[in-house]
Amino acid sequence: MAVDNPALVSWVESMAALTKPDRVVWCDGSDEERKALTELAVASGVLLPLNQDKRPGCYLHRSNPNDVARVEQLTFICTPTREEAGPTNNWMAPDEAYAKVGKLFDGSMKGRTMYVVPYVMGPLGSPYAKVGVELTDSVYVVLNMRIMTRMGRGALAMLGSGEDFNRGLHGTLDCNPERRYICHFPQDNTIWSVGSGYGGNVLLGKKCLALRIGSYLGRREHWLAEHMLILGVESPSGETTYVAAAFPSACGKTNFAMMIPPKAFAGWKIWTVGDDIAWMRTGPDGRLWAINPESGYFGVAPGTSNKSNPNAMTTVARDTLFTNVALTPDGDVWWEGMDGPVPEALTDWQGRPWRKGSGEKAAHPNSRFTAPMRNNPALSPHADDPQGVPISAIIFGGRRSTTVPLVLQSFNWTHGVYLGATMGSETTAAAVGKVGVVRRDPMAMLPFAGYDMGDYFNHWLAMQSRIANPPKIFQVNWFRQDPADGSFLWPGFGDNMRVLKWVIDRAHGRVGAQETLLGWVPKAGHLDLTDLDLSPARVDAATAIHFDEWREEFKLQGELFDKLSATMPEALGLQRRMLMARIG
Ligand code: OXD
Ligand code: MN
Repeated sequence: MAVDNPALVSWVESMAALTKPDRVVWCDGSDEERKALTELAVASGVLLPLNQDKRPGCYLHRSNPNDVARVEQLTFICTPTREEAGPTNNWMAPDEAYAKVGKLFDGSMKGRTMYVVPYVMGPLGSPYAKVGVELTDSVYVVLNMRIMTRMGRGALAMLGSGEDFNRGLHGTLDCNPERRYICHFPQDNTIWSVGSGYGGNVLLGKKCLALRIGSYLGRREHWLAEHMLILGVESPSGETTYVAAAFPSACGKTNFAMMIPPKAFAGWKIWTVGDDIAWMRTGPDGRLWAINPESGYFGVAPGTSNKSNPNAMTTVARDTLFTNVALTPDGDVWWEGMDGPVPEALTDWQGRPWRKGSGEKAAHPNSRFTAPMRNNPALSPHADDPQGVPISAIIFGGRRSTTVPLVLQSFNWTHGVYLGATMGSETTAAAVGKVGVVRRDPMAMLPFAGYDMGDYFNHWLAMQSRIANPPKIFQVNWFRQDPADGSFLWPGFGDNMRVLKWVIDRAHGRVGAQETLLGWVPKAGHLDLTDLDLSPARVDAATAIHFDEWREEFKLQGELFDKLSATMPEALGLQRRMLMARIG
């Protein structure tokens, strides 16, 4: 492939001079290339073909068992000063990071091929899209990037002779956690990732560019890069309302974005624009418009079933790369929470024989599917729209077993930013570390903000003056539990449509609400519970606001305010103090 962009060619040459691969291969994104690379991956044992009758075009990848999730402790924001990265990020000085990681890269691709992967985050030709180029020695990364981004010739055409592209370098090395670093250089629009093969660490368009570098660019250019799904809700009359929602990793964004409404909502339809990331800007009409920078889903497999997410099950029926799921004797995939009886015998995610009742998980809890969005039966016709979709409501939702009610609307934009900023969530398997402890995860961006979190809140507050018709902001919690037995109070999944309907009715100003000291909640009878098999007592428990729990919550939020004290906007501190004063 002839490439005549001098800035690109010279950067690739200099990275090749550092890493010293045997070959440099430029990827064009063609189907022939996909076939050839897939064959190579199969021949080298990187991919295992699945039963092609049952799952055409699908393959299984088993990662190194030490490399199964994002590593937040090894992820660095390399800004000139520590203050720019802020107290919630790991920081390394750029010179130090380039030197330290450069040493690891030096000669690391000897005997290997360096693939040059040009890609676009966002619809091709969109004024809001960004071009990146990832250099990698991993065929698995190339094949995943091909699904998750618009990769190949189209990206080179969009770049033309421009020099404005993200420079990403990835080397697997020997996949040793001692030599694993994910370094971001926002000022240089550069990412260096070594020592891992796990998606969130190495598919550099996703968390690294679309969120960490993206959020930095967003502040500079007055837009928002957020860890949010985007969906459209079509009513029986044909009106479609778009909503963006932030939930932490592995808290159901993909399920929510692909939801099928319950039977009582005949004629309603959910359209998926994106399941993980939203880039949002003010449009000429003063509304906030969003694009999904990705073109595929890197979703958590366990728990995905025809009950929880039928559209995802259809999406992964073909052309999908599975990572760390279990293998059935007839060459199909399996994971905990899938439909049907648990198989008697499987091969587990590490390739070991597994028997039902062994007490071990067959699939890793953070096992994943990488699937093209075009497979999704609910894909929005606007998923590829260069202008994106207009957002009427923003939802923030954590995983909270207590305290946070099913749904609450903020009093105004500043209160909404406060709700997002103080979001807490119980940790999941998407990142290495203890699972199930509440941590503050502001706007679900704690692991993904590319600069100081207090400045990030300031940016959110400042955006208000740029959005003449701002979306309404809500807080939800699908995960509240019955303290008696730990069961979830709200059924979730498709029944979340009942909450979503109230949200969009509120966004359009056509349904009332009850004012509480903490925000607006549905009035009795306003949540449509038709055909829902749930006792009034459980609905009450899911929606209740208990001041004693909130007193504790406000106290816990103090940790975040203390940690970010240098830059935390006074407007958010005031919100907290006002709410505390109100409930006494
Ligand atoms: C993801 C994550 O993979 O948030 O989307 O970890
Ligand atoms: Mn995510």
